[in-house]
Amino acid sequence: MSRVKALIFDVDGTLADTERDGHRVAFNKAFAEAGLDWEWSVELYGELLAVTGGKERIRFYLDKYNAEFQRPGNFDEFVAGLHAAKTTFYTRLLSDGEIPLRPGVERLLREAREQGIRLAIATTTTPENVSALLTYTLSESAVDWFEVIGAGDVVPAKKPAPDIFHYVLEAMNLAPEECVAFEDSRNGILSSREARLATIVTINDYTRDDDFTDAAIVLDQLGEPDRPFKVLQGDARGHHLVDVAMIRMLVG
Ligand code: XBP
Ligand code: MG
Repeated sequence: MSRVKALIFDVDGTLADTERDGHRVAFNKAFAEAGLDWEWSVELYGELLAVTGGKERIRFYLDKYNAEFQRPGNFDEFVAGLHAAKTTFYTRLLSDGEIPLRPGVERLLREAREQGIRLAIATTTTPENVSALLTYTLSESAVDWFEVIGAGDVVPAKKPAPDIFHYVLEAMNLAPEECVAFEDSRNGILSSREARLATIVTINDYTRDDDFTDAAIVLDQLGEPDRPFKVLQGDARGHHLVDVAMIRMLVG
């Protein structure tokens, strides 16, 4: 019997390409609404992605790129307020149908469910963002496809720390050997590998040059029957799309 019992998905960059045209745009709207002249360009945002978590990213931006900004006395509240506004703008973008799932994601989720493989999410993003993405790209009930949604501040240390994967594994009562993680970034794979999870990587424009030394395989995307993946690292042994059979081939 196969030892793969569950698939654990990252969200941003993995389920959907959310960063450049989603989160980034929502941050900029929140800054403008607050009367700030901060504008995160596509290029700058790539550098800010070094830090996961939206509130953490705002602080990182001020520390590294805007140190002259006069911080208000209630700085924690100020950051939290900006971030809450950003979440509102972001979920609105999702509800407008601006951001689709990446190729192969829905296909794989449906196949895994049919085969009784359990599903979970491990992400640094805010829980509301996960529900909105699943609701508007799949259906209202798609949130329930996932047994555990580990998201945001539920653990204090975000990726690259392994805590969010530990949280999910514990909630599912599974060992890392029984699960496979899906990630798109260096911070993601550092987190999943530290939690001892075999990890399948699908890159995106922001992460194509990241170091994925420890991945089970690195692909451009999960693949569809009419759109095979490209292998960037590792051996797909004749497979053209990531399905349950390929996952078992890779990790047992
Ligand atoms: C993505 C992140 C998040 C999002 C923004 O990480 O780092 O911070 O960019 O979301 P992952 P919030 O790929 O692990 O999901 O603003 O809600 O933090
Ligand atoms: Mg990611």
